Amino acid sequence: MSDKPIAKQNHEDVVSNPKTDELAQNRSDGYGQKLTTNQGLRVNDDQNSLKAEERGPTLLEDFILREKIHHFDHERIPERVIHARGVGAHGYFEAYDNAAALTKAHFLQPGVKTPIFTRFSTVVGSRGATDMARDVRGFAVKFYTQEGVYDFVGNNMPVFFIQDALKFPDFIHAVKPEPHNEIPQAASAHDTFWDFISVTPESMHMVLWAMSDRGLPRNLRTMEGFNVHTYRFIDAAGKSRFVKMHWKPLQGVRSAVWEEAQQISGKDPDFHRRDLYNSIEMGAYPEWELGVQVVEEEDEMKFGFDILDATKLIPEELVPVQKIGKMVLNRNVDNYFAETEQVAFCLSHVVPGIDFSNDPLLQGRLFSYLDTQLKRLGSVNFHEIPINRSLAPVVNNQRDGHMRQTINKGQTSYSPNLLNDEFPKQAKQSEGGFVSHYERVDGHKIRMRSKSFVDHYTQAKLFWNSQSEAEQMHLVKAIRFELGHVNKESVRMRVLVQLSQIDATLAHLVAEGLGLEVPSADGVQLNYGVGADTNPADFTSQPAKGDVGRSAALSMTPDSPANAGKTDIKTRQIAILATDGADVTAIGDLMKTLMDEGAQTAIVANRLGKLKGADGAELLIDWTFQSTSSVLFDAVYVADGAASAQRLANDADAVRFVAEAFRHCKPIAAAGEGVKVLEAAAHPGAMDILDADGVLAGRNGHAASLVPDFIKAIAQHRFWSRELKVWRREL
Ligand code: HDD
Repeated sequence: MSDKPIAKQNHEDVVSNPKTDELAQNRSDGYGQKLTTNQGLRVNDDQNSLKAEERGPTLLEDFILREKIHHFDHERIPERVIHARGVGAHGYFEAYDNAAALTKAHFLQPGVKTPIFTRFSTVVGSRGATDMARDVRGFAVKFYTQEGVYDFVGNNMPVFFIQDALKFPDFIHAVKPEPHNEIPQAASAHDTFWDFISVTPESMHMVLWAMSDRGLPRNLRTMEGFNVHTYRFIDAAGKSRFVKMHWKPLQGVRSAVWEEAQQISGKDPDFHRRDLYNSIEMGAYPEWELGVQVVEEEDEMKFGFDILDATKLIPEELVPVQKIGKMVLNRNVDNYFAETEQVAFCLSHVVPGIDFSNDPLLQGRLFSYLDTQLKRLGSVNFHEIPINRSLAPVVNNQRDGHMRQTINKGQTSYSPNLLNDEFPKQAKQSEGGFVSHYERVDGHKIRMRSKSFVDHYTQAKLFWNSQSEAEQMHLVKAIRFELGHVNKESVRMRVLVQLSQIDATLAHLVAEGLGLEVPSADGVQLNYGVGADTNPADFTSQPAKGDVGRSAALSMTPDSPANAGKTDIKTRQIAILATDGADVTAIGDLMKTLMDEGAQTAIVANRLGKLKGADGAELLIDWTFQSTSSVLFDAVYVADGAASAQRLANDADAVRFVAEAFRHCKPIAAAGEGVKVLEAAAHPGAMDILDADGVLAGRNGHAASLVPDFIKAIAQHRFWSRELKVWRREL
């Protein structure tokens, strides 16, 4: 969370790879050099424009002024129509030894190490929006393989809002700020989004994901990634298997709470990008394993849902995720615009061994990404921009266009040609030539949703059932919040109808918070994605019925598969509250212990400078209660020392710091007299802070085990029981 100086990597030496080395030819650093124009002319005066007399008019002749202003005027390019706000980093992917039997893709063969560039993003907000919006997060990875660029373009949720790409512009128009006043920024729109959702059953599964804690990742390092669609892996013998791809973070999966996220948006809108940047600079490289769920072609129809339907996931209990490699992000960009802004992901960037399925959302995306890069980056030559440049040779007869960099030599730019001995020649499959999977397609030309796509509520119920009580509570509150911002009651009522098709309790809990009754579904016209001449009755989705079971992988509790065994506290940010008179020796010991465990500590006090300990020792203060906030930390420790504790207990900002951390269910520890601050923080409406889970206080005999217990509590991340007690009383 800190923007204080951090130990900088010597990037060139420590974390270079073939792609970052290749980028070196484009890097420029003006250090030690003279200022020039774009033509290399040295500039003598960069402070004053050329004028007739000191107080006279500026001359048109001033080419230095004109060039500089002109370039400035053209600095911006269109931001991405969605996923505009993002952050990227370099790294590598290393394949394990188990995917060769599934795919011939070279980068997935045993031990192959491939440079990658990953960009995370929010979807709805514009480029200057906040990181902590409740939103889906983009998770896009560019692999610079020796067979060409492969782009994984996924999200942090495994399903999507719609089934057919033709609906995408409608959906995005509904979710983006409303067109008449461009409100709200950095969040899904209220009336328009929920109006769309209220009649679109196919969206309901993804709506629950988006409203769940998955929509509020605590940081980008602790979220999963999903390719969403079913793809194909093609093995060396040409056999095709269906696959769903997943990124599993080795850091575990963690979320923030809504109030905390809203506060972070004000305190530090760059919270996620700062965290990623700092982690990499400090050498705490985030890692994800790539996993695949494999479905043999003959099993395509064996599930109760269609694997070509992007609103469905394959429960991990049905098809386990096999880990086939690991990604490590170990190098920040040198320049945000050149790398993160100009990186261009396209679903059509594939390599031999990976192919598409007939998922109609995927098929439409195949068109959209190339098209959008042409608009955004302005030229068919966007592949020549350094960050997009393939490490594999690019040789073809495509020529010219805006900003062409390649100097194609020779007379021929066509095929067949004999003047250049037919070069460049087509590649055989054995030479790496890409051949689309030989799939038999047979049928009528038709605009129609597949009937195998019509069950819209069963997996939504599976998701709801799979959430812990605390996660369900958050989900309900999130929908209450969003619908509470919807002006039209008719929209709220229709959403309640939709929720009632998923689960009666869910609908009831949301309705209760809105002061409404769940209406009957009778007579509510829902949109089942049919054309004007198709009978909607043939496509009606039935409400989810009976026991649809649970899938542990869909939850983020400490014992869920994504978090099991993740008991370390690496990179967690711990605030130590102390001021003059604190037990500086104990603080020093604590800091050392926490840092040895990989956590980061910061002293937060009522002023900057050095605090004087009870024994006269001094300690540098990192932040004050004005310059930071509890929401930017993962845990809080209040130091011992009578004078310090008394001073903090009397300071409303310090007390609020603790109370807020408590509200957000974070671990809190207080040594000795520090308990006074906790006592001051206990506020009406909540339970006694000293009795709550995850609150450790040294005065009552815990002293010996305080620090080990605190470390365990930090590893647990949050103590939802505090909220649940209040929630249950509410019912
Ligand atoms: Fe998309 C960007 C992910 C559906 C059209 N999308 C974009 C990015 C991600 C995704 C991660 C940002 C890439 C980056 O960092 O530059 N999109 C998804 C996922 C989808 C999905 C996981 C559903 C499974 N998208 C989708 C559809 C369409 C698009 C159905 C259009 C038919 N997406 C785009 C786009 C964007 C984009 C307009 C905007 C900026 C860009 O491509 O480069 O083409």
